Amino acid sequence: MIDPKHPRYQSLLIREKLTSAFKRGITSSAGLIAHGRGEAFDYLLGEKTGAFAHEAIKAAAATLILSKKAVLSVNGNAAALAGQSMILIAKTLNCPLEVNLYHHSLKRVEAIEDLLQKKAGSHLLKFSKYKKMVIPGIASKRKITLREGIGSADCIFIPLEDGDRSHALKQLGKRVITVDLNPLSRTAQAADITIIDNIVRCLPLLLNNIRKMRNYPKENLEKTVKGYDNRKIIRQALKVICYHNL
Ligand code: PTJ
Repeated sequence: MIDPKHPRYQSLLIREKLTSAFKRGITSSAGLIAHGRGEAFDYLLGEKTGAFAHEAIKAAAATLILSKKAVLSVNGNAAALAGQSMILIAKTLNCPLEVNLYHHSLKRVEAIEDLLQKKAGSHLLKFSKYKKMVIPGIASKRKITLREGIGSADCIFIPLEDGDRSHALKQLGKRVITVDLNPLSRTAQAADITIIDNIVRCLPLLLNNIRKMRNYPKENLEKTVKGYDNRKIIRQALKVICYHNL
């Protein structure tokens, strides 16, 4: 039981969510280490959503709304920390969720699907039910994906991702949106849109933006996407990391 008065209460709560998800076979052991790396960057970013993240969130919302077929890819960390937000975003966009894992095992895929199933309903594409295809250029089992899902999507949301897949998806001409607290990661650098923020903070903001912006005229959304510059956003985040405490 974590004391709510503890000065690091929120951070401890997130750790607790992940370790509990690890015990239930949802998050991988490597996912716990990945979270530690994320925490370090979050600390350096002041543990708040910066202006650069708000701008990326707007561009991500516009891109997702404009896409013909968006798919939200869920891994063990995303499921444990932001599974409910991912479901609400899928429902608002009327798009599918696909569980796709770096440390792939059928047992873990099914544990995550079970966690999402009740609220996600038909938005969840179950791994066992659909035809598979292989994404070229990915070394891990993450290359096995669903033809109906990531395989045929034009825009893929891949929060907390390893670098290989973002490159491979870009090679296939897909638009890639990620969430990554490390602005220097290969995924952050390769994606079209990088939301440099903690997944627990930015997904509710992304959901609100999608809800608001889906009523905007198409031209306005296109203007937001066209005016977005991911390199500029990454540079702004790096500046905050270097200078915010000075
Ligand atoms: O569940 P699986 O098997 O698919 O594995 C998931 C992980 C995350 C283990 C896998 O994709 C992986 O190894 O990822 P990486 O290469 O460690 O990259 C994860 C990135 O997410 C790192 O750059 C972290 O800084 C970042 N990160 C970690 N926690 C958060 C985060 N970004 C945003 N919010 C977080 N809470």
